[in-house]
Amino acid sequence: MKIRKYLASDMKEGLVRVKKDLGRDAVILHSRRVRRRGIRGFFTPRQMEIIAAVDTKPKDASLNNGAMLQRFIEKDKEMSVLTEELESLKSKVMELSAVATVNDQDEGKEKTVTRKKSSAYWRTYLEHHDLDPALLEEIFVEAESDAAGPGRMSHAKMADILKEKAAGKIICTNGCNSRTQVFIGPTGVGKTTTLAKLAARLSLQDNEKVGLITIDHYRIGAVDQLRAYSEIMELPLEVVMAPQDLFKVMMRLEECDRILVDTAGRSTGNKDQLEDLVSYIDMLLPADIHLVISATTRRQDVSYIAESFKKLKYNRLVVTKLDETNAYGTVMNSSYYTRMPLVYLADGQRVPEDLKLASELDVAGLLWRTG
Ligand SMILES: Nc1nc2c(ncn2[C@@H]2O[C@H](COP(=O)(O)OP(=O)(O)O)[C@@H](O)[C@H]2O)c(=O)[nH]1
Ligand SMILES: [Mg+2]
Repeated sequence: MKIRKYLASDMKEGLVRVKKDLGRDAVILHSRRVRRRGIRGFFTPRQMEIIAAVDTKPKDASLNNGAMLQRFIEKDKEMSVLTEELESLKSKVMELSAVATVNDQDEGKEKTVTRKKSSAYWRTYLEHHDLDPALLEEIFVEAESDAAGPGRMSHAKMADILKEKAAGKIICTNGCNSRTQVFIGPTGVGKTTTLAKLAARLSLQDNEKVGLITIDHYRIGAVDQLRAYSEIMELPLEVVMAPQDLFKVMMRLEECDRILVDTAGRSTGNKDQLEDLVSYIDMLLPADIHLVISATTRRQDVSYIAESFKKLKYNRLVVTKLDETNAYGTVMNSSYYTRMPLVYLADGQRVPEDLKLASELDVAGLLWRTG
């Protein structure tokens, strides 16, 4: 199933876009009028926000929504094996082409270069990923010390050493440890979408009883997005407007094996909004608190977000929107600035397909990934 959100000037334009994008079988899950963000929102007409979905499988009347999502998850597993193989092939081709490029320049010379030259080559290459300079330095100091000694070296061999050292700079952790899983982070990074992806996996793949909570009283109607997901997946959803309500809500979800908590996006610079969330978080502990960061975030902003959200006691990381960038330094930088383990990587809008558990080697491998 594909679920998409659209913003249009009116319903008519929105429906044309939905039809064009998702086809004639698309259904509208929800629509509402919203203001554009920021001060301009007050001076421009409201826009129509539409959440639409379409089944991407042939219709089968015997399948309910849950069964359909289950099928997608199974398909996803097969796809991820293929994707991994493709990624590994891509990275090998990239390494070989790096060697070829240098050899072309050196026309006819040996297929190896001095270690210094190889190191300089990869330094320039990795700088494009916007890695933190201190982190980059640490990786190179360790790699060069391993590679030290007489003789020459291929770029591919040097890349392997660097990849291993880069992998050593991140810690990944597997899945859910606590019963309560909270998602925090700046606005629009994909908290709700990631939560929906995880909810689908836990309930349909792992057969867990999942309950959803949203702590959201900044944006009127912001609950609707999660409500649409909860209805599709047939999961209970509770909306909490004040910290003291949390206790009652948790009691109502007592039967659930897992509770996923969504929060309204907090503007990183708004101390009051962040402070306000602290009282909710304190009541939810012990919990896995995921700081969600978009891979498209600039290095300086990642560092600022890591610092600002510290008071919310996050203990895990999720990086989203990997599909929207070619510079993957944010993933490593997030781990470096927060010193927290990375759990999930998200690389698309599809629920539940575009979410995978992070692994150290995969993250390091991203730096050698092409397009
Ligand atoms: N390309 C891409 N878009 C994403 C990803 N995760 C979420 N989004 C989109 O980002 C937008 C904001 O997501 P949302 O979950 O509402 O963000 P929130 O404000 O942090 O809850 C939505 O249009 C999502 O479909 C991702 O991994 N890749
Ligand atoms: Mg949200």
